[in-house]
Amino acid sequence: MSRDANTAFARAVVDEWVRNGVAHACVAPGSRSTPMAHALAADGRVAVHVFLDERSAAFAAVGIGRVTGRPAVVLCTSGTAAANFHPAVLEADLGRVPLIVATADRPPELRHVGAPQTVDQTRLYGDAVRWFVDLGPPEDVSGAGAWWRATAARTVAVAAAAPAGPVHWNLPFREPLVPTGEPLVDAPGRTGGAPWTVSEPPTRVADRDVATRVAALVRKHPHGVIVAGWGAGADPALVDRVAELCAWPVLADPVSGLRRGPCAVSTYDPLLRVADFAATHRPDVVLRLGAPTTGRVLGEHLAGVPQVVVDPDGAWPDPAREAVERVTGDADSFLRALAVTLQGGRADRVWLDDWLAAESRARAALDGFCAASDEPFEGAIARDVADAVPDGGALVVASSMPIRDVESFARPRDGVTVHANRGVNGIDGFVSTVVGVALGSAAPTVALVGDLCFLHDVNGLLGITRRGIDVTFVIVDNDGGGIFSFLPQATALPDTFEQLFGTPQGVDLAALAAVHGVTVHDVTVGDEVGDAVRNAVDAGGVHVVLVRTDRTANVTQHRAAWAAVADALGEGC
Ligand SMILES: Cc1ncc(C[n+]2csc(CCOP(=O)(O)OP(=O)(O)O)c2C)c(N)n1
Ligand SMILES: [Mg+2]
Repeated sequence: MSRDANTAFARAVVDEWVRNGVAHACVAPGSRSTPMAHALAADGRVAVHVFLDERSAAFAAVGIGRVTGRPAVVLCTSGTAAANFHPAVLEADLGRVPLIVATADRPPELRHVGAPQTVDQTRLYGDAVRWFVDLGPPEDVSGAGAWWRATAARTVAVAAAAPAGPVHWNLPFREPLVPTGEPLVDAPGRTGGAPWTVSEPPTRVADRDVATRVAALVRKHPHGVIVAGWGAGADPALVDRVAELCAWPVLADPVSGLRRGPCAVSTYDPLLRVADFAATHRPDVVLRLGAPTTGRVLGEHLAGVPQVVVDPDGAWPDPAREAVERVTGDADSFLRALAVTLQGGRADRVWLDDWLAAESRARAALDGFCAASDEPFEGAIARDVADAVPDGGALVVASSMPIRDVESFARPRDGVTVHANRGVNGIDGFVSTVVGVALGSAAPTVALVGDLCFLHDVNGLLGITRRGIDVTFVIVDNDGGGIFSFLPQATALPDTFEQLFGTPQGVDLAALAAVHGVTVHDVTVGDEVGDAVRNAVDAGGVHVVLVRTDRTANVTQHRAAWAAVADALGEGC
């Protein structure tokens, strides 16, 4: 008697994924993917989130993976559907987000013969995936169950292993795509609900010799700095300890999760724009945790300065080729070993105290400048939004000016996780990524985004109010790409600037959000943004806080804010 292989396969794979910690699936509708979609929904243990647009589904899965550290499954039908996953696959690769990409496909006999909705999906995403696998259509062959389950367990292990990233499982199915009612092919799992293969990621404890070498550098160079970018992966308390022992300031991009603690200098970006300050505060050595920071000012200031680069994922984040030592082990074990080695030495605090004094002055100057502005100022909005995220909440920051303004203006704080798609810095998929962060964290999520980035992924709003999430989008609407007004194109190409770079869309974002059932709060007074966010978060559900700014005035305001910092340093220095 024939047995139902499609249904058995799909059920076994879903069960195996659950055993390996998969808790979410983002599914786009289609027919060829029916066995998997039905098994995911019928299983009951996986939260299934349905998205019409595959690009949204994939970015939502990236958001879930970012916030949970576990891969979400993203599933689609064959053809262009699979191609729409590609931007998110690239972000998952370079942003090191675990992700299981499951693309349904026609069986081999229907490929290359003009069958409908069929493209070559083999290695569709090239080198961007950690593993590509295609087992062919499920069949009733001996050992099939172990084969399916071992593969499913492996997709999770490979996606989650450092550096985390996407795996692509191409899934050809023959018809019938719905359960046949026949008995299923046997595919039992391990007893006791255990995964088919328990795959522990390698623990990479930092080498003591490395800590000794770095400690020697620290002792030799009292003028050092700790720099932290995304992917730092370090325990903040250990960073505090090492910073105190070195007596070095911590210059941390908020996406590092390390902009906090007694040695934090959160105003390094405006400070280093002050020529006199920059000239007297060039360090001799840098201890960098994670990726380089977002803005170019700190990077340029550190040009040519030797760096110790700690990358817990063992990647090679050294675009300016300044790394003299690369620490690939677990960041905390390295910091612990470094602290032990440095213990007892007496560091001179003059350098650190000088940075901290500059931090207080710069912060006071920025606050004074923001308080005096009548018009909403994008820098102040970034500062206030970062402050307004409740403890335990998540802040998701879009590329373009929002991520730069958060870096330049956000105060140090604890209690919030900051996420951004900084693997490839795309302005695509943002709304969906935010949805994913909210689905994965089940905590209040606040997003800071520009108008173009929001519009780029407006499909992410489809069904958003029915997803049971608490999300507040703060949209800085300067009707176009404000970032370009800071670039040479703004002055060098005046005739085509608006057409090619400014690109105003003139869309009524309040009306657009309202179409999707989202509550909109128009804020016209700059210092009301923080309260608007707090109120929206308290109310729960999905909100848009809309603040309109002017791109040209924004450049002037930024320059005036930086000038205020320069003035504050000049006084009494
Ligand atoms: C997918 C993608 N397309 C294009 C770009 C180039 N780009 C970077 S910023 C930007 C404009 C963003 O404008 P907006 O979101 O309104 O933010 P603002 O600069 O005004 O703060 C564009 C088009 C990109 N990073 N990603
Ligand atoms: Mg804009």
